[in-house]
Amino acid sequence: MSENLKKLKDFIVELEKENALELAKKVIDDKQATAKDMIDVITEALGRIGELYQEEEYYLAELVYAGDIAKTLMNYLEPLLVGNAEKDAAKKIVIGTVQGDMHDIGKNIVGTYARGAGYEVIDLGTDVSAEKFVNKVEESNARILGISCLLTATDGELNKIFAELKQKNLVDVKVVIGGAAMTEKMARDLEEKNGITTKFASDAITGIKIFNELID
Ligand code: B12
Repeated sequence: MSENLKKLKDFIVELEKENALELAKKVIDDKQATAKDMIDVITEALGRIGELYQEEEYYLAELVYAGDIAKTLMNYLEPLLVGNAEKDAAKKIVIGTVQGDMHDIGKNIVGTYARGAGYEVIDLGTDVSAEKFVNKVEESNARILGISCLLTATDGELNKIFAELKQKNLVDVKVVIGGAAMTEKMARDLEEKNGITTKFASDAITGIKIFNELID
């Protein structure tokens, strides 16, 4: 990682919003790194902040502020990533974060990359009920449902979504799930239990690769 990217990570971890934004702009203007490199740095910094929270060095206020810094940086980077990608009508996905979960930075990054890869992204936001997810999939005819789930307390929502998909006989929909509460094994177990293709994505780039494989 270059000196300036390291510095950027430190500014985010130390919650120095103005410095982080100023440096991010400079790095992009001087073409020292791509928007993707910067998103990797933001992700790493938030991972570190998650650890500091767990170690009780940081509390909820710091977590909230870190989220705000990441969002400000993402607002700046997103247009650079999406560019003028041509939309492909067949490539439609519905995404959202499960009910009870307000985390949306990772989901938004996935949405940004997917748009950049030509997907039409229907983003339902956070705190999305199983009914809302599945109704939107049905109404839009999307072939992929992307779900974000960061809290172990809300991973039970996933069962509700699968129950709803089966109830509406939408068993051909492919489900891709990511977020800190999710694992490869959980995805395999859900697939086995429900008979619906279910994949785990550890990050946005892997997610887009999986979308591409599933849609072909
Ligand atoms: C920032 C943050 C917050 C912010 C969120 C701001 C926002 N607008 O999103 C705020 C302050 C709101 C918050 C609140 C809480 N948080 Co919080 N938070 C975090 C933190 C530090 C970073 C999350 C993040 O944005 N990471 C960066 C993004 C880029 O990474 P990501 O989300 O993992 O997403 C990537 C991949 O996972 C994947 N992905 C994710 N979703 C999807 C979906 C699809 C379809 C695909 C393909 C891929 C994919 O691709 C993404 C991009 O590469 C995490 C730490 C962590 N390790 O996750 C804790 C963390 C998730 N929070 C935690 C907790 C406990 C809470 C609170 C309960 C705290 C409290 N006491 O109130 C509340 C819950 C509020 C609620 N009901 O949702 C715990 C969860 C523990 C657990 N096992 O359940 C964590 C893990 C921190 C910790 N180590 O303890 N939090």
